[in-house]
Amino acid sequence: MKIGIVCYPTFGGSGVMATELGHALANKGHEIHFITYNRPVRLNEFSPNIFFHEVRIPSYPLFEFPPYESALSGTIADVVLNHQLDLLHVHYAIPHASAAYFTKKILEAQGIYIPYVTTLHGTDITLVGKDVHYKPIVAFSINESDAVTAVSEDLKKQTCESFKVNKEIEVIYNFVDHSRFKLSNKTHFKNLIAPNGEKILVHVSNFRRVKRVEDVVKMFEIVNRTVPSKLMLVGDGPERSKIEDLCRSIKCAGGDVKFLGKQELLEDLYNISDLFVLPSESESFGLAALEAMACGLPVISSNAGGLPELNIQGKTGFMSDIGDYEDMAANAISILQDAKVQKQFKEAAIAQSLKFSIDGIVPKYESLYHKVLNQTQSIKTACALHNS
Ligand code: GMT
Repeated sequence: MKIGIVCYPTFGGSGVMATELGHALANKGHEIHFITYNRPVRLNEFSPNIFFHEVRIPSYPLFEFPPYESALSGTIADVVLNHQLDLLHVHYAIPHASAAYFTKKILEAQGIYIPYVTTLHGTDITLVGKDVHYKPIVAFSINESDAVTAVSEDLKKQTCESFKVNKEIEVIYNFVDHSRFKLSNKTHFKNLIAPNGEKILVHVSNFRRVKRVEDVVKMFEIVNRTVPSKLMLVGDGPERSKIEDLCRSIKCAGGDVKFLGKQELLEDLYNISDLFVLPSESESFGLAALEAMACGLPVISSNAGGLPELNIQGKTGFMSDIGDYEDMAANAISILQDAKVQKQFKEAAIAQSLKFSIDGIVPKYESLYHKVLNQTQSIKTACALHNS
């Protein structure tokens, strides 16, 4: 199949998942065309089946807000026409689903029917998408999609509760590539971060408010009083300077917190760590937690959104109520203080991650694409005839 993937190119989970999916599909022989405003962060190796089309937004003195969505729709239409795409798969509803709808209408007028699949990832539904200014267009473009998927049961439920959706939503979980995210010995690297054998806690996010990074620091302060430990904060975003200030104000643990900024080789960081921390206020799935689990990290998280579908309470980690960093700290200590317990959690985390393996999940997307192409074949023919 020739598939156009529209996504955000940044470190956010939706762009990461879209890129991983593109890689996996290309490895299976599909031709993949990424369409977005920058090279996606994980699109960093050559594949003869992968193409990247950069969306350029021409500037004009009149544009206080350059119309990205129009430039995107125009670029998608151009790629569909010139590369004879079979289908579009858009990740994150805003504005990708509405841009795909617009493209579909542009091409329909030319006798070409291009179906689009929309994957809902999280804040496009739970946060931004609910804003009154976006809500009508999110609902409309979901309903106009040829197929809709959500990355967890909880996200599906929240979509149905918050939007008037008349489309069937299929849950297809996020996946992990175990050939990359696996156990590997990085002792030499670990000694640099924790020279005295301290335990290492790690948090990875884009430092948005929804991630509650302050809770990571507050829980670490408690853990650090009992367990010699280091905290690695990975990623960057709007909350970072606030969190740096918080760390400076915490005398006992402040020096044990390392801000690593944006990192690409996450598997190396996971392989020197002992625990992954994700106290989010809202989290549709928690892809970063899944990748950490595949590298053997138990997860200390909140119980928000789809996290209970990934993190098994008392087995792969622990979940606490949102904001209860004291409970998170107590849970972290209970794992870190006992090597036997830590080993049990580590093994369970890896076993649980196998349920979300790339080999199990990617065929679900392929089946969905085939279903959509079969279902839309007659519309495609009618559309071509109408315009001939
Ligand atoms: O919030 C992020 O980290 C980025 C966000 C996105 O949409 O770019 O991630 C969402 O999609 C990921 C991939 O499906 C999910 O694993 C994350 O749980 C989800 N984030 C939230 O719901 C906050």
